[in-house]
Amino acid sequence: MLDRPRIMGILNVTPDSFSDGGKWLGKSEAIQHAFEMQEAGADIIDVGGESTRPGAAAVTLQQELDRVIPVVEAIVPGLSVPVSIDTSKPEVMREAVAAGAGMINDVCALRLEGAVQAAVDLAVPVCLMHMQGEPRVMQDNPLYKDVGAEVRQFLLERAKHCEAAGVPEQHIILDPGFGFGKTLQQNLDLFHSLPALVAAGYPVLVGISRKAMVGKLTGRKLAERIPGSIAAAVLAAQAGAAIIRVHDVSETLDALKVATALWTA
Ligand code: PT1
Repeated sequence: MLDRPRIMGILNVTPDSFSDGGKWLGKSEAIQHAFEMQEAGADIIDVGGESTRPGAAAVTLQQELDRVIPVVEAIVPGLSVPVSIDTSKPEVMREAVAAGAGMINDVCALRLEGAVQAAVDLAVPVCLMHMQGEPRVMQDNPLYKDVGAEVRQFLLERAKHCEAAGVPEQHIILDPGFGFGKTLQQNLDLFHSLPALVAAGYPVLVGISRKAMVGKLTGRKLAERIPGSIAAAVLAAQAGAAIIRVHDVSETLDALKVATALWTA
């Protein structure tokens, strides 16, 4: 049977998180949710302290550190799966890895000053994501001529830049960044271009769980977007995604188990 993608479970430690509505705000709830996601079959736990949903404001370094570091410290010793740190700030990368995180997930693709060097020094796998603009304004009229080709070119350029600086090729994961400065039609075009990105040879991470594109296609509010999100996860897996980033670990895992069994001869 073809290998199914790994599941990255989302652990938001933000008061304004777009889909949990602050549900995992508290430290003890966040810790409990990490273990629940591992129990449900998550292969990676992605801890984030800065909301990057459309319209979200940036947080300060100290705010972000205060949110995520205690949670990373609290969950790493008891978890058997790796923790990834969802941040763009090199200082957060360094402190989170010192606290036991084993991966960096950066929606800015290591473009902040000092971030590439942090990834080189920390020597952990790193996910480079494409975003046009910044969260606060990224949905204001995003423009592309060929979204799939432009995103692929950006990601491959970032990968080469990071490799030249000393990030090993085997540590690089690429993510087209669904919902980050893309209209619904651009997200759909980007999804259709996934096989071409996968063909570039790097593992590809896909995050569509509960996003506005699912809401626009179904008319559903956040909590009602699970079936739509699962359809996206299954098709991303079929397109060759290596990692799927999701809120609903158990539901997505069941769908991926059945789907991979059915499409494999
Ligand atoms: C993602 C991702 C992420 N998404 C990676 N990290 C978010 N590697 C945070 C919407 O359209 O896809 N890949 N970290 C969450 N960001 C968003 C963006 C949430 C868009 C919601 C939307 O609703």
